[in-house]
Amino acid sequence: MISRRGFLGTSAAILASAGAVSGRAQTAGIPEAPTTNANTMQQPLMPTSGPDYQPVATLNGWTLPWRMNGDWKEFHLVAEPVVREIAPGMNAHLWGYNGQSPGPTIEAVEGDKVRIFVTNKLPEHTTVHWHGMLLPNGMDGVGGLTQPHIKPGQTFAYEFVLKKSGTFMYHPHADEMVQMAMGMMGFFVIHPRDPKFMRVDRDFVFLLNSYDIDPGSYMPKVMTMVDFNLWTMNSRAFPGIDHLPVRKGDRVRIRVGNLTMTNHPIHMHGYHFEVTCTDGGWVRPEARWPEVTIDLPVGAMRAYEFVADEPGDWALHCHKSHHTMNAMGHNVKTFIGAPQRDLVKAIRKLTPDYMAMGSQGMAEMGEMEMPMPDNTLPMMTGFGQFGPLEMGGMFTVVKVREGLARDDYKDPGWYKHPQGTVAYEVASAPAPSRQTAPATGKSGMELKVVKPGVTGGYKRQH
Ligand SMILES: [Cu+2]
Repeated sequence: MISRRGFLGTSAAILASAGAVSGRAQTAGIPEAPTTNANTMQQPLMPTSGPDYQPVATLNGWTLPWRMNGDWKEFHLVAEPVVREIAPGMNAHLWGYNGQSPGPTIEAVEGDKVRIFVTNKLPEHTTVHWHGMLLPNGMDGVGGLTQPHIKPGQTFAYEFVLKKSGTFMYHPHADEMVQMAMGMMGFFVIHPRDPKFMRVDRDFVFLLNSYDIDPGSYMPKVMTMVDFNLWTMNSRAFPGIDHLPVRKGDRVRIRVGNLTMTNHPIHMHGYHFEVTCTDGGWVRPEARWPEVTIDLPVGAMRAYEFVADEPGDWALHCHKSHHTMNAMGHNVKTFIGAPQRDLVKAIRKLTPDYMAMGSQGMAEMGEMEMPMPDNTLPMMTGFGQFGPLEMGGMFTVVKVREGLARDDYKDPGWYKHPQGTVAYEVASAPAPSRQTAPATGKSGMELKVVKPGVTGGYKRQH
């Protein structure tokens, strides 16, 4: 549950237990910091004053409540250690903000004056950098360069005017390698002052992040540079990532930020979409082009839009296939085509529990119940209405449905396909053997495919 004491009322002077406050805000008091450990998408936070806007839905997350103090919109972030469930069956000990990693999404309106209190409850100093935002240099949050670090126990205030609408991020600019590897990051959405400009019906946000957590352990290895083993959206891995419920006919925006150490080609099935915003601002209509995959560079945000006119369960995932896998087994040798029976017998004399994997591919892993260390996710997992999905990591589903209510973000369940619209098995016929002759036709060499890949169905000849 989100605690909103001090935010729903009009009281403007609720003192938190935080230590000294620097700067001009001292006399006004620090607003209480709402916190939550809920790990499912919270209902978007509708604007209650000021210009109207369509609030965003944060996958497996929430929007930070604020209070008005005079004409300042005040927020309170608390940097602190958190426990995040990566997916059912695995918790990670991370650092984040207000009870979660990533931190809550901050939403405000172009032209707003914002004051953001940041309290440091970490064991080391930190700062907050407002990635992509146009602001006075001294509010940019680069520890040592534009401000002194926020020491443990201290609270700092950041104050600036939101000059331009768009999608931005926040993260520390202090011991960055460690603090971002531990999960410290969040989204900052600035809605246009004109409620009609770039209006959509549904607006989803999530950050791409990655962790290196050994099977059976809880803490990310912060020195890892490239070889991460958990690829996550908002610090959640499939099948723990919220699905995106969409009403048929909605204009939908999906905003994705990348704060990992590598690029991610984000691919969505079923639609042709256009990038309408980067962290540098809105893309003019004449500068857009259609896409089905957008590559997200490191330290960048891309927002894309489409009109949801085709119902279904449409996959949305990173197209690097190892990024739709969880930890475990990336160092398994390739055994496709290698008969392992004799080998297994020999190894089992030494190691009775030894299992052979992968003579026919790895799909068997998707259904397998393997003994695993505690607090470990299967490498390939998750079930849909037709069977195992054999996925992990950065994978979720956009669920386009007819007749959802405007503000309904509940999971509508699996898509009920109209009759005759699902790929189907064709009655078996004997497999013709494939004959291939060299182009010259001189050699009589004949290749027979003894065991085609598909069994029991129609066998395609190449
Ligand atoms: Cu990826």
